[in-house]
Amino acid sequence: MPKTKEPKKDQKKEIGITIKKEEEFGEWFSQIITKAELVEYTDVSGCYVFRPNSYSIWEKVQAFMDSEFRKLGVRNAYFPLFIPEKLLNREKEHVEGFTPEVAWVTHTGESKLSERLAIRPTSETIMYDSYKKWIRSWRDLPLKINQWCNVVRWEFKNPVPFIRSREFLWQEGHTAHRTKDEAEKEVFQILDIYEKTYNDLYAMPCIKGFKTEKEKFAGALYTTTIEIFLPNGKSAQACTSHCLGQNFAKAFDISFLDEKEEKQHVWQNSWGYSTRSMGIMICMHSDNKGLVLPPRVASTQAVIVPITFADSKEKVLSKAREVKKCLESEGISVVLDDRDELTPGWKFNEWEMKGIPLRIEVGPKDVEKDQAVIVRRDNGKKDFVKTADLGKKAKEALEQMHKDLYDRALRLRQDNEAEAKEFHELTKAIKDRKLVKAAWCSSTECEEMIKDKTGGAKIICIPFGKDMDRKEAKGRCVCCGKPAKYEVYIAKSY
Ligand code: 86X
Repeated sequence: MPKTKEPKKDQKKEIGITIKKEEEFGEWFSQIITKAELVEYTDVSGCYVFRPNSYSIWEKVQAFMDSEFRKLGVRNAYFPLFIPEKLLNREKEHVEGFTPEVAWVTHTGESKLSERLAIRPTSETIMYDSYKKWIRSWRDLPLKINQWCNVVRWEFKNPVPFIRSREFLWQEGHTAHRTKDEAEKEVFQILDIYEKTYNDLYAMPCIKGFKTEKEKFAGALYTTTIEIFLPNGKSAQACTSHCLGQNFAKAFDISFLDEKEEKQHVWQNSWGYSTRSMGIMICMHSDNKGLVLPPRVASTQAVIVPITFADSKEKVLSKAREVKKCLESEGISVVLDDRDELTPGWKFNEWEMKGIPLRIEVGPKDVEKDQAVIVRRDNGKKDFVKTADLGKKAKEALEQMHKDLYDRALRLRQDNEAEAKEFHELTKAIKDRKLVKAAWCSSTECEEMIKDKTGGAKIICIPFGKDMDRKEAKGRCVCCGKPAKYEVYIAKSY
């Protein structure tokens, strides 16, 4: 018996995204990342494979950030994965609260280690143990080191690829300075680099601000953060830059002789940006057809799909090759999809799924008219372009797409921002998945009350004011009604 062929429609359904972003966000996200071949799940919960389609994005981010860090005099290094228990416990305040998340190596083969080794959850302790040896005099400062590495935090909340995984990749920068002023200046310079990375590569706007005392890194004087509001109504902490003051310097005895030969503790910062950023980008831009890649992180920016018929195949293919050269001459990375066994429609779906920013169609009619069709991934708009203008027009389309993605993400945030003056307005807005702006008295009681009474929404940050200070609020605290101190953003968050 001949097998009945599956209807085309069903085939498409199976391969394509079958769940709507606006209906079941979590399921939609997991389809996007597997079907676009970004990640593979493994047998270890919370640990995922970064396949080439996602790792190549990370490499672009690394290249961009490295060049920005270098301008500030930051150099890369690499410290060990394993941290002896004694060292990890050196700064109690910083480890407390995190201990359940630390993964340990206890054995080699059958023999027990005399001291168990932590798999780094972050590298302050192991790096500062070296810093103490390297810093002697004011001439050794500033010391600015970054490392690109993996870290492990055995989270117990439900893991989400990119967003909350047990092992992830990041950069962690750790610097030491002579003065508080010099250190503080850098905290904001780094946050600006992070913002630039989100803006210029990922096409996303940022909210910059301070974490509250409750939410800051315990080892820091203060924590600055970038928060990004996502289409599912949750906000994500997108990176952090901490002013550590002299807390670690005192715990690790990192000191120097100043110009008067007097002993001083250094002023330190630490800052990190992780592969979570890719998850944020995917949530933000992708749609019900699949991934949407902002052009500057796409390792393939355009795909040419020839539309061939038996009689005109060679003509079309040779035109397609000419088109490829046109785009390449403008520095665009292009793939010519000349696979014989697949229909153009099938290829369209596949490249849409993978988020390639531009599709260029070349058919017999286009050969005749000496043109090609440029189709944008984000809005599906078609542009018929003469061959002579193709390189330039494709480049413009990529630049416009970047701007449009950014603007759309900004509009999403603006459309979902709500202001709450009274507590019932706050709870209602949170229920409606809004990003809420409110005034807050700065008490921890009110901060906790907000969390309790909104089903887990929290103060995500105190936005920067004009002088990069905490933006002050007029009026009354949304919670207790006493005079307010700061303006805050409140949202559910990852
Ligand atoms: C906080 C602080 C800081 C350098 C950054 O945010 C940027 C880059 N580090 C990280 N943090 C911990 O200190 C920590 C410690 C332990 Cl022991 C742990 F298991 C989990 C942790 N998570 C975060």
